[in-house]
Amino acid sequence: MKFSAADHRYMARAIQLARLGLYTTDPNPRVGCVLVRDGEIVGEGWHRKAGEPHAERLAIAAAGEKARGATAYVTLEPCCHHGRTPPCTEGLLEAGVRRVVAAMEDPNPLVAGKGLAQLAEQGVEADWGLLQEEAEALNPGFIKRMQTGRPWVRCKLAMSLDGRTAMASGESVWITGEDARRDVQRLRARSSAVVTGIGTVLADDPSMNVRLSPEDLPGVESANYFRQPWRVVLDSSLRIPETAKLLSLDGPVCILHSHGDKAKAARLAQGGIHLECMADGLDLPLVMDFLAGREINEVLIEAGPTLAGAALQAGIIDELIIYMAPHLMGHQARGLFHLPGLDRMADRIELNIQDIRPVGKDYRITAAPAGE
Ligand code: AOF
Ligand code: ZN
Repeated sequence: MKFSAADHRYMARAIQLARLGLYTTDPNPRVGCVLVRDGEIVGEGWHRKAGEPHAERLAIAAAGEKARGATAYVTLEPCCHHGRTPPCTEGLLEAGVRRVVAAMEDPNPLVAGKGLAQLAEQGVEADWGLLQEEAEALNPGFIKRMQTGRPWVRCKLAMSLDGRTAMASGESVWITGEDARRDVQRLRARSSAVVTGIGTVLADDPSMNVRLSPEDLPGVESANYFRQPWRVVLDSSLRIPETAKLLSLDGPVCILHSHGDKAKAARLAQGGIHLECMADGLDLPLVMDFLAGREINEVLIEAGPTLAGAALQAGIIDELIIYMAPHLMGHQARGLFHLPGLDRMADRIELNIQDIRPVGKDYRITAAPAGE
């Protein structure tokens, strides 16, 4: 066995630390580091924000001279490139760290195994693969973007126990209770972008912002670290009312369109809205490519049945997050997805349910399209 029980314990602590970056490290990964010497934790660190020091550098600074001869437990392979900050490999070598255990390799092609190789060349005992699954779960978006050029996409929906989302009239607000709505706020807060369709904007005039304060978000130490996710509207013909609520709130907004009133586009752009014209139409995979190109790691789609159905059929969804409220809305109410072309049992879309748990009086179901 390459790793001892103590190794597991310290890496578990590093993962706990990394998790504190859940809401702030974007577009960087969440990373934690623990330095241990003679069975004692001598330094800890976690990456807070792009441009600020990496987890290893903070742990080394906390340990001071005690870093000499220590083992570093890091949830991601130490970087060996000059990005916004200098390479962690150099920092670890200068500090005299003797052994480095990484939970996983860094999928960033600038690193990708080279960080650990460099350390090993310099005589540091370097291993990886401890609690790898847990470490990967910290950064689904960063890993997917680095490996495929696409963001990690969640689609959030709320429904009644009979699978309905809105009354036939369109009336739909507050299907779920307060706890579920807070849970959605946290989902938004960890996302790099929240995406919706123009149909939802016209029908509901949603805010799509995070309304939690820093104190409600673990690891967000001050308002300085708080950031709103991008609000992205898919609006082919630029029908968005200039008075739409989501345009006036704090935080970056992007409207993706393919045609529409040029004067209106100019006015919106002048108001600080980012407009992106995709002349060939808003093909969903291309939209996701575009977002990944803007360093968007995790996308949350919050939309009506048309966009949700189209996203599912386009194969861009990694996770469905469905809140189920304990009431019935009846057969005239609207369903979750528009899925044209499903005629036979053989056409069904298979899902794997990965998690189901109560959230207040509702349930939250996490499912992934099967065969991904
Ligand atoms: C680490 N420790 O805590 C993090 C790492 O622009 P920079 O300098 O912040 O570099 C960003 C890249 O560094 C990022 O894409 C990823 O490959 C790695 N992140 N590496 O050793 C850390 N956050
Ligand atoms: Zn680094």
